[in-house]
Formats: sequence, structure tokens, C-alpha cells
Amino acid sequence: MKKILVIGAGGQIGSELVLALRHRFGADAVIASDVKENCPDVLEGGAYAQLDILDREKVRKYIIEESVNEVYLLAALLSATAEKNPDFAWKLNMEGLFTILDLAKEGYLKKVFWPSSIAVFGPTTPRVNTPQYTVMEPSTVYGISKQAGERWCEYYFNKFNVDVRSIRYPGLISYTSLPGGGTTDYAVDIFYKAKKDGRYDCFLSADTQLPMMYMEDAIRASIELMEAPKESVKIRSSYNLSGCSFTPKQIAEKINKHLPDFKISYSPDFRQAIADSWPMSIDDSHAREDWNWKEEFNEEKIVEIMLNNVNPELV
Ligand code: NAD
Ligand code: AKB
Repeated sequence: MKKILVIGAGGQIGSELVLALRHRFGADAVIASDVKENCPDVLEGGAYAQLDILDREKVRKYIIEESVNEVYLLAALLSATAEKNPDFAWKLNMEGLFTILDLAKEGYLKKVFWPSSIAVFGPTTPRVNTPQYTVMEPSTVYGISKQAGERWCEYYFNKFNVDVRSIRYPGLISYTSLPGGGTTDYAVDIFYKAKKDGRYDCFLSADTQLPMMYMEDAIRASIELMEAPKESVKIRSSYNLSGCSFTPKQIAEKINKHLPDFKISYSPDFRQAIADSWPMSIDDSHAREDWNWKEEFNEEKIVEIMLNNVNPELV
């Protein structure tokens, strides 16, 4: 029987992933966990465990005693927050991964999902249609931790046959939970501010193009990859995945079609340098070939859904 533990379930991805997993495999099959003491309201339809991924012994005991056999490991510091606290970001992003990979190596876990990011690429990477295999010299703490994580995932697969699967998510756009400190967060913030104030001061410049994806596509991709036959998962570092790509100016123009009085201004901060080191668009042909990935949401759909659903009271 499947027994899934989602670690870092209270964040932007986890709060939607847990619901999708419960919908697919049943509420009893999915335990949400986070370092947060209380179960977030949205996850109350099933089991919740307060777990700090840095408490290796407690996490090991819990997984073994509860007969958990699949883990989605989401707990991490994202790019902007990581730059402000590099030591802790490295610790959190790496130690948690080893705890889970080791449990899989010892046979307690059948499958592991660990997300990587477009942050694994850097200023020397080709930025347009960035290929799966290319120069990777990340210049952020976050990107370095994700690249190292990818290498370790592949190593554990090759040496110990650990069934670990991973996606290099682009910036994810959703309205259920606020984003947790990334460089792509503007593409969520803009919808809240558009509805609340009719204006938005963007921390990236007008023409900064980045790869993005609607959360429902990202969740579906993650579950599809985890459910794909083992032999079709040919990449054990992490798969490039593409949804759409746009600039702040372009998304503002799309918002203007719904809210003609909306105004955007630009005050780039330290996140501009991070964005400038990342790809503008992604070639995800390996994901398409290996496990039939195809996105469903384009910019127009995303803008419409976000404007209809964000709750401006949250910001
Ligand atoms: P988030 O910041 O919204 O959520 C992370 C969650 O982890 C939070 O609920 C936090 O409380 C929890 N957490 C933090 N420290 C913990 C600890 N010590 N033990 C247990 N839980 C802890 O992040 P997210 O956007 O949901 O991202 C999840 C994963 O996906 C991360 O690995 C991130 O790097 C990756 N990712 C996200 C995006 C994106 O756009 N959201 C893009 C690429 C990759
Ligand atoms: C971030 O901006 O840090 C994340 C990511 C793309 O990994 N959204």
C-alpha cells in the first residue's frame, strides 16, 4: 500500500500537492508534514505531522514507524531568502536530502521526489531554450545547492539503485498559498497588488524574461513523473520542464486587458542579478519524450485564473 509523506507541505507547492495526492490516492495514503506547529487549514482533511527535516533521527523514526514508502521532499530555502542566509540555506537544502536518500538506500522508501529548479543554470548557460545538458555554473547559494542535490540524486540512483525522481521547476504561479521567498515571486505578487491597489512596483526590470508555470501543471507533472514506469525515467539528476515564458511588461499588458487602469512601475533590487543569471526559456524535450509531458496552461489562461481567484486580503 502507498504511504506518502510530503515534507514541507505547508508551502506554496505542498499545500496544493497534498490535496492532489489525496484526491488521487485517498486521504489515508498521504501524510502532510511541516516544521510549522499547526496544520495549515487547507491540509486539515488528512493526517499532519510536525517534523523538522533537520532533525534526522526524528524523521527517520517517523518514516520507519509509520511505514512511509514514498517521500516528496519540499522543505528548502528559495533563491532570494537563501542569498540572505547562505549558511542555513546550504544546511537545510542539503542535509534534508541526505536524510531521505539514505532512508531510500536502506530500503525503507520505494520512491523519492525532490524538486530542483531553473536556478541550477547560471550566467554562462545559453539562456534561450536552455537545453537539458549544457553549461551549469550557478551563481546563487540556492542554485549551487540544487545543482549539488541533482548530482547526489543521480549518484544514489547509480550506486544504490535509489528510485529518485526530480523536475527543474520554473517559477510557479498559484493563488492558494503565497510564494516563499523566490526571485519569480513577482509573477504571483502582481495579481494581488493589481486587485488590491490597481498598481504594482516590480522588483525586476520590465524586460526580464523568465520561465514560468501554472501550479496545476507543475503538480500534474510531479505526480505523472512519480507514477511513470521506472524504465521510462531516464534522467535521474532532474528534468527540464517548460510551461511558458514572459517578462513583467508582457504580463502587465495581459492584466491590462482585464483591468485597463492597472499600472506597473519598476524598482529592480538584488533579485535582478539572480534573474539575469537564469534562463529565459527552457527546452524540455526529454520530459516530453520520456514520460509524455505536455503543459496545459498558457499566459492568457494563467492571468484569467489568477485575477478571478487571488484574495487581495492575504497581502
Ligand atoms: P515554500 O517556501 O513555499 O515552502 C517550503 C515549506 O517548507 C514551508 O511550508 C516551510 O515551513 C517548510 N519548511 C522549512 N523548513 C523546514 C524544516 N526544517 N522542516 C520541515 N519543513 C520545513 O517553498 P515552495 O515554493 O513550496 O517550494 C518547495 C520546493 O520546490 C523547494 O525545494 C523549492 O526549491 C522548489 N521549487 C519551488 C519553485 C517555486 O516557484 N515555488 C520553483 C522551483 C523549485
Ligand atoms: C525562486 O525564484 O527561487 C523559485 C525557483 C525558480 O526556484 N521560484
